[in-house]
Amino acid sequence: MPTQQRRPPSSASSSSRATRSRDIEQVDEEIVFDRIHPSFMIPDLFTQPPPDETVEACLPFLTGEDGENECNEHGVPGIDRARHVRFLHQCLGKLPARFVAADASRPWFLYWCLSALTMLGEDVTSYRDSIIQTARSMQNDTGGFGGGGRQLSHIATTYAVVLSLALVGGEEAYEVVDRKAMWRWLGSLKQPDGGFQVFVGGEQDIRGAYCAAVIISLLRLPLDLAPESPAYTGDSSANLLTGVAQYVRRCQTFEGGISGQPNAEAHGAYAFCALACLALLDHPGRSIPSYLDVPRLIAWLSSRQYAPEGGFSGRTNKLVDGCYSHWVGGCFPLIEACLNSNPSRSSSGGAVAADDPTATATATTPTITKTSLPPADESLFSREGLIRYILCCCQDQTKRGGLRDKPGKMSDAYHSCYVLSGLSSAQHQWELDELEPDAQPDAAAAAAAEPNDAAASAGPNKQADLEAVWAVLPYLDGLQVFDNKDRVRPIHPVYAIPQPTVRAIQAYFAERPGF
Ligand code: FPP
Ligand code: K
Ligand code: ZN
Repeated sequence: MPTQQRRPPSSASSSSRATRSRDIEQVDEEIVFDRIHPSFMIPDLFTQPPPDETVEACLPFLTGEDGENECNEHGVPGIDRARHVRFLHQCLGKLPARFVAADASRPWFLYWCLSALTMLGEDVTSYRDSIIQTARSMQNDTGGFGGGGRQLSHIATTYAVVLSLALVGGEEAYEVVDRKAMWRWLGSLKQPDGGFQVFVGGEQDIRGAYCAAVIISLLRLPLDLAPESPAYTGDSSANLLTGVAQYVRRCQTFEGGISGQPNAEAHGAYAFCALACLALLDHPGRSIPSYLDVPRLIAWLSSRQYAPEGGFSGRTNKLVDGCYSHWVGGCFPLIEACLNSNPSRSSSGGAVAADDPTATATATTPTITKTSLPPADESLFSREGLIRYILCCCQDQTKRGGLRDKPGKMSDAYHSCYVLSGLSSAQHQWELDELEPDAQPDAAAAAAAEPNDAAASAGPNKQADLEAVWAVLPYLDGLQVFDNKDRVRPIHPVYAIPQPTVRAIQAYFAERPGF
Protein backbone atom coordinates (compact mmCIF):
# COMPACT_ATOMS: atom_id res chain seq x y z
CA MET A 1 0.00 0.00 0.00
CA PRO A 2 1.57 3.35 -0.95
CA THR A 3 2.29 5.35 2.21
CA GLN A 4 1.14 8.53 0.45
CA GLN A 5 -2.42 7.32 0.67
CA ARG A 6 -4.54 8.08 3.73
CA ARG A 7 -7.11 5.47 2.69
CA PRO A 8 -6.59 2.53 0.37
CA PRO A 9 -7.62 3.78 -3.07
CA SER A 10 -10.41 2.01 -4.86
CA SER A 11 -8.06 1.05 -7.70
CA ALA A 12 -5.80 -0.86 -5.29
CA SER A 13 -8.71 -2.71 -3.78
CA SER A 14 -10.12 -3.71 -7.15
CA SER A 15 -6.74 -4.96 -8.33
CA SER A 16 -6.36 -7.09 -5.21
CA ARG A 17 -9.78 -8.47 -5.92
CA ALA A 18 -8.70 -9.28 -9.48
CA THR A 19 -5.61 -11.12 -8.19
CA ARG A 20 -7.73 -13.19 -5.87
CA SER A 21 -10.19 -14.05 -8.64
CA ARG A 22 -7.33 -15.34 -10.75
CA ASP A 23 -6.14 -17.51 -7.86
CA ILE A 24 -9.59 -18.92 -7.58
CA GLU A 25 -9.79 -19.85 -11.25
CA GLN A 26 -6.78 -22.05 -10.78
CA VAL A 27 -8.53 -24.06 -8.10
CA ASP A 28 -11.23 -26.62 -8.67
CA GLU A 29 -14.52 -24.77 -8.40
CA GLU A 30 -16.17 -27.22 -6.08
CA ILE A 31 -13.36 -26.97 -3.54
CA VAL A 32 -13.44 -23.18 -3.72
CA PHE A 33 -17.08 -22.90 -2.91
CA ASP A 34 -16.73 -25.45 -0.09
CA ARG A 35 -13.69 -24.09 1.64
CA ILE A 36 -13.22 -20.43 1.01
CA HIS A 37 -14.68 -18.07 3.53
CA PRO A 38 -16.73 -15.26 1.95
CA SER A 39 -14.40 -12.62 3.47
CA PHE A 40 -11.82 -13.79 0.92
CA MET A 41 -13.77 -11.89 -1.69
CA ILE A 42 -14.17 -8.66 0.30
CA PRO A 43 -11.86 -5.89 -0.88
CA ASP A 44 -9.34 -4.59 1.70
CA LEU A 45 -11.08 -1.24 1.56
CA PHE A 46 -13.95 -2.70 3.56
CA THR A 47 -11.99 -4.91 5.95
CA GLN A 48 -8.76 -3.13 6.86
CA PRO A 49 -8.31 -0.04 9.03
CA PRO A 50 -6.77 2.83 7.05
CA PRO A 51 -2.97 3.02 7.25
CA ASP A 52 -2.66 6.09 9.41
CA GLU A 53 1.08 6.36 9.78
CA THR A 54 0.68 10.10 9.65
CA VAL A 55 -1.57 10.14 12.70
CA GLU A 56 0.96 7.94 14.50
CA ALA A 57 3.76 10.29 13.54
CA CYS A 58 1.87 13.42 14.59
CA LEU A 59 0.33 12.33 17.89
CA PRO A 60 3.48 12.59 20.05
CA PHE A 61 3.98 16.14 18.78
CA LEU A 62 0.34 17.12 19.28
CA THR A 63 0.25 15.74 22.83
CA GLY A 64 3.66 17.11 23.76
CA GLU A 65 5.02 13.61 24.41
CA ASP A 66 7.95 14.01 22.07
CA GLY A 67 9.55 15.81 25.01
CA GLU A 68 11.67 18.14 22.85
CA ASN A 69 9.62 21.28 22.90
CA GLU A 70 8.71 23.70 25.60
CA CYS A 71 4.95 24.27 25.39
CA ASN A 72 2.61 26.97 26.63
CA GLU A 73 -0.43 26.24 28.80
CA HIS A 74 -2.32 25.05 25.69
CA GLY A 75 0.32 22.44 24.96
CA VAL A 76 1.61 24.40 21.97
CA PRO A 77 5.31 25.24 21.44
CA GLY A 78 6.37 28.73 20.43
CA ILE A 79 7.72 29.54 17.02
CA ASP A 80 11.44 28.95 16.86
CA ARG A 81 12.21 32.18 15.02
CA ALA A 82 15.97 32.28 15.43
CA ARG A 83 16.47 28.78 14.01
CA HIS A 84 14.05 29.27 11.14
CA VAL A 85 15.66 32.58 10.25
CA ARG A 86 19.12 31.02 10.22
CA PHE A 87 17.86 28.12 8.08
CA LEU A 88 16.34 30.53 5.56
CA HIS A 89 19.46 32.67 5.34
CA GLN A 90 21.38 29.48 4.65
CA CYS A 91 18.97 28.50 1.88
CA LEU A 92 19.58 31.86 0.23
CA GLY A 93 23.31 31.29 0.26
CA LYS A 94 25.24 28.92 -1.96
CA LEU A 95 23.42 25.62 -2.20
CA PRO A 96 25.15 22.21 -2.14
CA ALA A 97 25.82 20.54 -5.52
CA ARG A 98 22.88 18.15 -5.21
CA PHE A 99 20.60 21.18 -5.73
CA VAL A 100 21.67 21.42 -9.36
CA ALA A 101 18.44 19.61 -10.31
CA ALA A 102 16.51 22.48 -8.77
CA ASP A 103 18.32 25.02 -10.96
CA ALA A 104 15.17 25.93 -12.88
CA SER A 105 13.49 26.66 -9.53
CA ARG A 106 16.02 29.26 -8.40
CA PRO A 107 13.49 32.11 -8.55
CA TRP A 108 11.20 30.04 -6.36
CA PHE A 109 13.92 29.59 -3.72
CA LEU A 110 14.39 33.35 -3.69
CA TYR A 111 10.70 34.02 -3.23
CA TRP A 112 10.15 31.26 -0.64
CA CYS A 113 13.08 32.42 1.51
CA LEU A 114 12.44 36.16 1.21
CA SER A 115 8.75 35.69 1.92
CA ALA A 116 9.35 33.41 4.92
CA LEU A 117 11.97 35.76 6.37
CA THR A 118 9.59 38.69 5.91
CA MET A 119 6.76 36.88 7.71
CA LEU A 120 9.18 36.13 10.56
CA GLY A 121 9.76 39.89 10.86
CA GLU A 122 13.17 40.04 9.19
CA ASP A 123 14.31 42.94 7.05
CA VAL A 124 15.26 41.50 3.64
CA THR A 125 16.54 44.69 2.01
CA SER A 126 20.11 43.45 2.54
CA TYR A 127 19.38 41.02 -0.30
CA ARG A 128 18.32 43.80 -2.68
CA ASP A 129 21.55 44.06 -4.67
CA SER A 130 21.97 40.33 -5.17
CA ILE A 131 18.30 39.86 -6.09
CA ILE A 132 18.59 42.65 -8.65
CA GLN A 133 21.66 41.04 -10.17
CA THR A 134 20.14 37.57 -10.20
CA ALA A 135 16.83 38.79 -11.64
CA ARG A 136 18.64 40.65 -14.45
CA SER A 137 20.44 37.46 -15.44
CA MET A 138 17.13 35.57 -15.63
CA GLN A 139 15.22 38.06 -17.78
CA ASN A 140 14.73 37.35 -21.47
CA ASP A 141 14.64 40.10 -24.10
CA THR A 142 11.39 38.58 -25.33
CA GLY A 143 9.83 39.17 -21.91
CA GLY A 144 9.49 37.34 -18.64
CA PHE A 145 12.00 35.50 -16.48
CA GLY A 146 13.37 31.99 -16.84
CA GLY A 147 14.63 29.77 -14.05
CA GLY A 148 18.15 30.99 -14.69
CA GLY A 149 20.34 32.56 -17.35
CA ARG A 150 19.53 31.31 -20.87
CA GLN A 151 16.37 29.51 -19.72
CA LEU A 152 12.98 29.94 -21.35
CA SER A 153 10.60 32.36 -19.61
CA HIS A 154 7.95 30.59 -17.55
CA ILE A 155 4.98 32.25 -15.91
CA ALA A 156 5.66 30.64 -12.51
CA THR A 157 9.32 31.68 -12.38
CA THR A 158 8.29 35.13 -13.61
CA TYR A 159 5.74 35.38 -10.82
CA ALA A 160 8.41 34.33 -8.29
CA VAL A 161 10.92 36.91 -9.60
CA VAL A 162 8.36 39.74 -9.59
CA LEU A 163 7.33 38.91 -6.01
CA SER A 164 11.00 38.72 -4.97
CA LEU A 165 11.71 42.13 -6.49
CA ALA A 166 8.63 43.50 -4.71
CA LEU A 167 9.81 42.02 -1.41
CA VAL A 168 13.25 43.65 -1.55
CA GLY A 169 11.60 46.76 -2.96
CA GLY A 170 12.96 50.05 -4.22
CA GLU A 171 13.16 51.78 -7.59
CA GLU A 172 16.22 49.89 -8.80
CA ALA A 173 14.53 46.55 -8.12
CA TYR A 174 11.28 47.57 -9.81
CA GLU A 175 13.17 48.93 -12.79
CA VAL A 176 14.74 45.54 -13.50
CA VAL A 177 11.49 44.50 -15.13
CA ASP A 178 11.20 45.21 -18.84
CA ARG A 179 7.47 45.96 -18.63
CA LYS A 180 6.92 46.38 -22.35
CA ALA A 181 8.51 43.01 -23.14
CA MET A 182 6.58 41.51 -20.22
CA TRP A 183 3.29 42.86 -21.59
CA ARG A 184 4.02 41.45 -25.07
CA TRP A 185 5.08 38.10 -23.66
CA LEU A 186 1.92 37.79 -21.51
CA GLY A 187 -0.08 38.55 -24.65
CA SER A 188 1.67 35.69 -26.42
CA LEU A 189 0.64 33.31 -23.61
CA LYS A 190 -2.98 34.48 -23.65
CA GLN A 191 -5.32 32.02 -25.38
CA PRO A 192 -8.62 32.67 -27.14
CA ASP A 193 -10.49 30.59 -24.52
CA GLY A 194 -9.45 32.97 -21.76
CA GLY A 195 -6.62 31.02 -20.12
CA PHE A 196 -2.84 31.44 -20.20
CA GLN A 197 -0.12 29.05 -21.28
CA VAL A 198 2.67 28.73 -18.69
CA PHE A 199 5.33 29.27 -21.38
CA VAL A 200 5.12 29.94 -25.11
CA GLY A 201 3.72 26.78 -26.68
CA GLY A 202 3.40 25.13 -23.25
CA GLU A 203 0.45 23.79 -21.33
CA GLN A 204 -2.39 25.97 -20.17
CA ASP A 205 -3.52 25.81 -16.57
CA ILE A 206 -4.95 27.80 -13.71
CA ARG A 207 -1.49 28.65 -12.35
CA GLY A 208 -1.04 30.58 -15.58
CA ALA A 209 -4.24 32.56 -14.95
CA TYR A 210 -3.36 33.37 -11.33
CA CYS A 211 0.28 34.26 -12.02
CA ALA A 212 -0.68 36.43 -15.01
CA ALA A 213 -3.30 38.31 -12.98
CA VAL A 214 -0.79 38.95 -10.17
CA ILE A 215 1.93 40.14 -12.58
CA ILE A 216 -0.48 42.42 -14.49
CA SER A 217 -1.76 43.88 -11.24
CA LEU A 218 1.58 44.45 -9.51
CA LEU A 219 3.25 45.92 -12.59
CA ARG A 220 0.13 47.87 -13.56
CA LEU A 221 0.36 46.62 -17.12
CA PRO A 222 -2.01 47.84 -19.81
CA LEU A 223 -4.67 45.27 -20.63
CA ASP A 224 -4.90 45.59 -24.38
CA LEU A 225 -3.50 42.87 -26.62
CA ALA A 226 -0.75 43.23 -29.16
CA PRO A 227 -1.77 41.96 -32.64
CA GLU A 228 0.67 39.02 -32.27
CA SER A 229 -1.37 37.61 -29.38
CA PRO A 230 -3.27 34.37 -30.14
CA ALA A 231 -6.25 36.01 -28.42
CA TYR A 232 -6.15 39.20 -30.51
CA THR A 233 -9.50 39.75 -32.20
CA GLY A 234 -8.65 42.65 -34.49
CA ASP A 235 -10.61 45.13 -32.40
CA SER A 236 -10.83 45.99 -28.70
CA SER A 237 -13.34 43.25 -27.86
CA ALA A 238 -10.76 41.06 -26.12
CA ASN A 239 -7.89 41.92 -23.81
CA LEU A 240 -5.54 40.21 -21.38
CA LEU A 241 -8.28 39.51 -18.83
CA THR A 242 -11.11 38.60 -21.17
CA GLY A 243 -12.57 35.18 -20.36
CA VAL A 244 -10.20 34.48 -17.44
CA ALA A 245 -13.08 34.18 -14.97
CA GLN A 246 -14.90 31.83 -17.34
CA TYR A 247 -11.73 29.73 -17.59
CA VAL A 248 -11.56 29.56 -13.79
CA ARG A 249 -15.19 28.47 -13.69
CA ARG A 250 -14.44 25.58 -16.04
CA CYS A 251 -11.87 24.29 -13.55
CA GLN A 252 -14.39 23.65 -10.77
CA THR A 253 -14.96 19.89 -10.57
CA PHE A 254 -17.80 17.59 -9.57
CA GLU A 255 -16.22 17.38 -6.11
CA GLY A 256 -16.61 21.12 -5.64
CA GLY A 257 -12.84 21.73 -5.61
CA ILE A 258 -10.71 23.22 -8.38
CA SER A 259 -8.47 21.39 -10.82
CA GLY A 260 -5.44 22.68 -12.69
CA GLN A 261 -7.23 22.43 -16.02
CA PRO A 262 -10.84 21.74 -16.93
CA ASN A 263 -11.85 18.09 -16.33
CA ALA A 264 -8.94 17.12 -14.08
CA GLU A 265 -8.61 16.27 -10.37
CA ALA A 266 -9.41 18.89 -7.75
CA HIS A 267 -6.34 19.97 -5.78
CA GLY A 268 -5.90 22.54 -3.02
CA ALA A 269 -3.12 24.44 -4.77
CA TYR A 270 -5.49 25.21 -7.62
CA ALA A 271 -8.32 26.28 -5.31
CA PHE A 272 -6.08 29.05 -4.04
CA CYS A 273 -5.12 30.04 -7.59
CA ALA A 274 -8.79 30.18 -8.60
CA LEU A 275 -10.00 32.27 -5.68
CA ALA A 276 -7.06 34.67 -5.69
CA CYS A 277 -7.36 35.09 -9.46
CA LEU A 278 -11.07 35.89 -9.22
CA ALA A 279 -10.31 38.32 -6.39
CA LEU A 280 -8.07 40.23 -8.82
CA LEU A 281 -10.65 40.36 -11.60
CA ASP A 282 -13.33 42.16 -9.63
CA HIS A 283 -14.49 42.71 -6.06
CA PRO A 284 -14.32 39.15 -4.63
CA GLY A 285 -17.76 39.59 -3.06
CA ARG A 286 -19.02 39.64 -6.63
CA SER A 287 -16.54 37.66 -8.72
CA ILE A 288 -16.22 34.60 -6.46
CA PRO A 289 -19.95 33.78 -6.17
CA SER A 290 -20.54 34.76 -9.80
CA TYR A 291 -18.11 32.17 -11.14
CA LEU A 292 -17.89 29.44 -8.52
CA ASP A 293 -20.35 27.25 -6.69
CA VAL A 294 -19.25 28.53 -3.29
CA PRO A 295 -21.19 26.11 -1.03
CA ARG A 296 -19.71 23.12 -2.88
CA LEU A 297 -16.26 24.64 -2.79
CA ILE A 298 -16.56 25.27 0.97
CA ALA A 299 -17.66 21.66 1.48
CA TRP A 300 -14.62 20.41 -0.45
CA LEU A 301 -12.22 22.79 1.34
CA SER A 302 -13.64 21.80 4.74
CA SER A 303 -13.08 18.14 3.93
CA ARG A 304 -9.39 18.87 3.54
CA GLN A 305 -8.90 19.49 7.29
CA TYR A 306 -8.27 16.27 9.22
CA ALA A 307 -8.50 15.33 12.87
CA PRO A 308 -6.59 14.65 14.98
CA GLU A 309 -3.77 16.18 12.93
CA GLY A 310 -5.45 19.56 12.40
CA GLY A 311 -3.62 20.20 9.13
CA PHE A 312 -4.95 20.07 5.58
CA SER A 313 -4.60 17.53 2.80
CA GLY A 314 -4.29 18.68 -0.81
CA ARG A 315 -6.91 16.34 -2.25
CA THR A 316 -9.37 13.59 -1.51
CA ASN A 317 -7.85 10.51 0.15
CA LYS A 318 -4.40 12.06 0.59
CA LEU A 319 -2.35 13.00 3.64
CA VAL A 320 -2.04 16.24 5.59
CA ASP A 321 0.93 18.34 4.55
CA GLY A 322 2.07 21.67 6.02
CA CYS A 323 2.18 23.46 2.65
CA TYR A 324 -1.59 23.12 2.31
CA SER A 325 -1.83 25.42 5.33
CA HIS A 326 -1.43 28.08 2.64
CA TRP A 327 -2.89 26.52 -0.49
CA VAL A 328 -6.06 25.34 1.29
CA GLY A 329 -5.95 27.43 4.49
CA GLY A 330 -5.36 30.56 2.44
CA CYS A 331 -8.66 30.01 0.63
CA PHE A 332 -10.69 30.60 3.78
CA PRO A 333 -9.83 34.28 4.38
CA LEU A 334 -10.79 34.94 0.75
CA ILE A 335 -14.10 33.13 1.11
CA GLU A 336 -14.83 34.58 4.52
CA ALA A 337 -14.16 38.10 3.30
CA CYS A 338 -16.27 37.45 0.22
CA LEU A 339 -19.23 36.20 2.25
CA ASN A 340 -18.95 38.98 4.80
CA SER A 341 -18.83 41.73 2.22
CA ASN A 342 -21.88 40.33 0.52
CA PRO A 343 -24.88 42.62 0.87
CA SER A 344 -27.28 39.72 0.32
CA ARG A 345 -27.20 38.97 4.04
CA SER A 346 -29.82 41.68 4.55
CA SER A 347 -31.58 41.59 1.20
CA SER A 348 -32.50 39.11 -1.45
CA GLY A 349 -30.57 38.75 -4.67
CA GLY A 350 -26.94 39.27 -5.48
CA ALA A 351 -24.79 42.34 -5.49
CA VAL A 352 -26.03 43.07 -8.96
CA ALA A 353 -28.99 40.89 -9.71
CA ALA A 354 -28.83 38.84 -12.86
CA ASP A 355 -32.16 40.19 -14.03
CA ASP A 356 -31.21 43.78 -13.35
CA PRO A 357 -31.21 45.45 -16.78
CA THR A 358 -28.44 47.78 -15.63
CA ALA A 359 -26.26 44.89 -14.53
CA THR A 360 -22.92 44.76 -16.25
CA ALA A 361 -19.78 42.72 -16.59
CA THR A 362 -19.35 39.68 -14.36
CA ALA A 363 -22.75 40.19 -12.82
CA THR A 364 -24.46 39.34 -16.09
CA THR A 365 -23.47 35.69 -15.95
CA PRO A 366 -23.87 34.50 -12.37
CA THR A 367 -24.26 30.79 -11.86
CA ILE A 368 -25.21 31.07 -8.21
CA THR A 369 -27.73 33.32 -6.56
CA LYS A 370 -26.17 34.91 -3.56
CA THR A 371 -29.29 34.45 -1.49
CA SER A 372 -27.96 30.96 -0.67
CA LEU A 373 -24.78 32.33 0.89
CA PRO A 374 -24.98 33.30 4.55
CA PRO A 375 -22.26 35.44 6.12
CA ALA A 376 -19.38 33.60 7.75
CA ASP A 377 -20.00 34.72 11.33
CA GLU A 378 -17.57 32.13 12.58
CA SER A 379 -14.37 30.76 11.15
CA LEU A 380 -15.06 28.32 8.31
CA PHE A 381 -12.26 26.03 9.51
CA SER A 382 -10.62 25.16 12.80
CA ARG A 383 -7.94 27.80 13.21
CA GLU A 384 -7.00 26.14 16.48
CA GLY A 385 -6.45 22.80 14.71
CA LEU A 386 -4.33 24.32 11.96
CA ILE A 387 -2.24 26.38 14.37
CA ARG A 388 -1.64 23.31 16.53
CA TYR A 389 -0.55 21.30 13.48
CA ILE A 390 1.81 24.05 12.34
CA LEU A 391 3.44 24.85 15.66
CA CYS A 392 3.53 21.27 17.01
CA CYS A 393 4.20 19.20 13.87
CA CYS A 394 5.73 21.44 11.19
CA GLN A 395 8.70 22.97 12.98
CA ASP A 396 12.05 21.29 12.75
CA GLN A 397 13.25 21.81 16.29
CA THR A 398 16.71 20.42 15.80
CA LYS A 399 19.60 22.74 15.10
CA ARG A 400 18.59 22.67 11.43
CA GLY A 401 15.41 24.77 11.87
CA GLY A 402 12.97 25.49 9.05
CA LEU A 403 9.44 24.21 8.51
CA ARG A 404 8.25 20.97 7.01
CA ASP A 405 5.46 18.92 5.49
CA LYS A 406 5.00 16.65 8.52
CA PRO A 407 7.01 14.89 11.27
CA GLY A 408 9.65 12.66 9.71
CA LYS A 409 10.21 14.95 6.71
CA MET A 410 13.09 17.37 6.27
CA SER A 411 12.38 21.08 6.41
CA ASP A 412 12.83 23.01 3.17
CA ALA A 413 12.36 26.50 1.76
CA TYR A 414 9.06 25.70 0.02
CA HIS A 415 7.42 24.34 3.18
CA SER A 416 8.92 27.12 5.30
CA CYS A 417 7.25 29.69 3.07
CA TYR A 418 3.84 28.08 2.78
CA VAL A 419 3.56 26.80 6.35
CA LEU A 420 4.26 30.34 7.57
CA SER A 421 1.84 31.80 5.00
CA GLY A 422 -0.84 29.47 6.36
CA LEU A 423 0.02 30.43 9.93
CA SER A 424 -0.27 34.08 8.97
CA SER A 425 -3.72 33.67 7.43
CA ALA A 426 -4.94 31.61 10.42
CA GLN A 427 -3.74 34.31 12.82
CA HIS A 428 -5.36 37.22 10.98
CA GLN A 429 -8.71 38.32 9.77
CA TRP A 430 -9.02 40.14 6.47
CA GLU A 431 -11.98 42.34 5.80
CA LEU A 432 -13.12 43.83 2.55
CA ASP A 433 -14.94 47.06 2.01
CA GLU A 434 -18.63 46.33 1.84
CA LEU A 435 -19.85 45.69 -1.66
CA GLU A 436 -22.35 48.40 -2.50
CA PRO A 437 -25.55 46.90 -3.95
CA ASP A 438 -25.48 49.33 -6.86
CA ALA A 439 -21.72 49.43 -7.29
CA GLN A 440 -20.38 49.31 -10.83
CA PRO A 441 -17.99 46.45 -11.48
CA ASP A 442 -14.52 47.89 -11.68
CA ALA A 443 -12.55 48.35 -14.83
CA ALA A 444 -10.84 44.98 -14.55
CA ALA A 445 -14.20 43.29 -14.21
CA ALA A 446 -15.36 45.01 -17.33
CA ALA A 447 -12.24 43.85 -19.07
CA ALA A 448 -12.71 40.30 -17.82
CA ALA A 449 -16.29 40.02 -18.96
CA GLU A 450 -17.31 37.96 -21.96
CA PRO A 451 -17.05 39.76 -25.26
CA ASN A 452 -20.82 39.83 -25.63
CA ASP A 453 -21.32 41.22 -22.15
CA ALA A 454 -22.65 44.73 -22.10
CA ALA A 455 -19.63 46.19 -20.37
CA ALA A 456 -16.99 44.46 -22.41
CA SER A 457 -17.05 46.73 -25.40
CA ALA A 458 -17.01 49.71 -23.07
CA GLY A 459 -14.33 48.04 -20.96
CA PRO A 460 -11.35 50.32 -20.85
CA ASN A 461 -8.18 48.89 -22.26
CA LYS A 462 -6.29 51.13 -19.91
CA GLN A 463 -4.82 50.24 -16.57
CA ALA A 464 -7.61 49.03 -14.31
CA ASP A 465 -7.92 49.48 -10.61
CA LEU A 466 -7.54 45.84 -9.72
CA GLU A 467 -7.69 46.02 -5.98
CA ALA A 468 -10.61 45.88 -3.61
CA VAL A 469 -9.89 47.58 -0.30
CA TRP A 470 -8.62 45.00 2.17
CA ALA A 471 -8.07 45.64 5.88
CA VAL A 472 -6.43 43.31 8.37
CA LEU A 473 -6.83 42.65 12.08
CA PRO A 474 -5.50 39.96 14.39
CA TYR A 475 -7.98 37.06 14.46
CA LEU A 476 -9.27 37.14 18.03
CA ASP A 477 -12.41 34.98 18.06
CA GLY A 478 -12.28 31.69 19.92
CA LEU A 479 -9.44 30.18 21.90
CA GLN A 480 -5.98 31.67 21.22
CA VAL A 481 -3.66 28.69 21.55
CA PHE A 482 -0.52 30.65 20.67
CA ASP A 483 1.19 33.48 22.48
CA ASN A 484 1.26 36.92 20.94
CA LYS A 485 5.03 36.64 20.38
CA ASP A 486 4.24 33.75 18.02
CA ARG A 487 2.20 35.86 15.64
CA VAL A 488 3.81 36.23 12.20
CA ARG A 489 3.36 39.21 9.89
CA PRO A 490 0.10 39.49 7.97
CA ILE A 491 0.34 38.85 4.24
CA HIS A 492 -2.15 40.05 1.66
CA PRO A 493 -4.67 37.24 1.09
CA VAL A 494 -4.35 37.49 -2.71
CA TYR A 495 -0.67 38.26 -3.35
CA ALA A 496 0.72 36.41 -0.29
CA ILE A 497 3.21 39.22 0.45
CA PRO A 498 2.69 42.08 2.91
CA GLN A 499 0.08 44.64 1.90
CA PRO A 500 2.52 47.62 2.15
CA THR A 501 4.82 45.74 -0.25
CA VAL A 502 1.94 45.37 -2.72
CA ARG A 503 1.00 49.03 -2.38
CA ALA A 504 4.57 50.23 -2.90
CA ILE A 505 5.16 48.46 -6.21
CA GLN A 506 1.69 49.29 -7.53
CA ALA A 507 2.09 52.93 -6.57
CA TYR A 508 5.45 53.06 -8.34
CA PHE A 509 4.05 51.76 -11.62
CA ALA A 510 0.74 53.61 -11.37
CA GLU A 511 2.78 56.80 -11.75
CA ARG A 512 4.43 55.40 -14.88
CA PRO A 513 1.57 54.04 -16.97
CA GLY A 514 3.52 54.13 -20.26
CA PHE A 515 6.48 51.93 -21.07
C1 FPP B 1 0.38 17.10 -6.08
O1 FPP B 1 1.53 16.76 -5.45
C2 FPP B 1 0.41 18.58 -6.37
C3 FPP B 1 -0.30 19.18 -7.35
C4 FPP B 1 -1.16 18.39 -8.25
C5 FPP B 1 -0.28 20.67 -7.55
C6 FPP B 1 0.98 21.39 -7.20
C7 FPP B 1 0.90 22.85 -7.44
C8 FPP B 1 1.34 23.77 -6.54
C9 FPP B 1 1.92 23.36 -5.25
C10 FPP B 1 1.28 25.26 -6.71
C11 FPP B 1 0.79 25.87 -7.98
C12 FPP B 1 0.63 27.33 -7.85
C13 FPP B 1 1.41 28.31 -8.35
C14 FPP B 1 1.07 29.71 -8.07
C15 FPP B 1 2.60 28.06 -9.18
P1 FPP B 1 1.68 15.40 -4.60
O2 FPP B 1 0.99 14.27 -5.29
O3 FPP B 1 3.13 15.26 -4.30
O4 FPP B 1 0.97 15.79 -3.24
P2 FPP B 1 -0.42 15.28 -2.60
O5 FPP B 1 -0.27 13.85 -2.28
O6 FPP B 1 -0.49 16.10 -1.33
O7 FPP B 1 -1.51 15.61 -3.56
K1 K C 1 2.36 16.50 -0.85
ZN1 ZN D 1 3.90 19.93 0.88
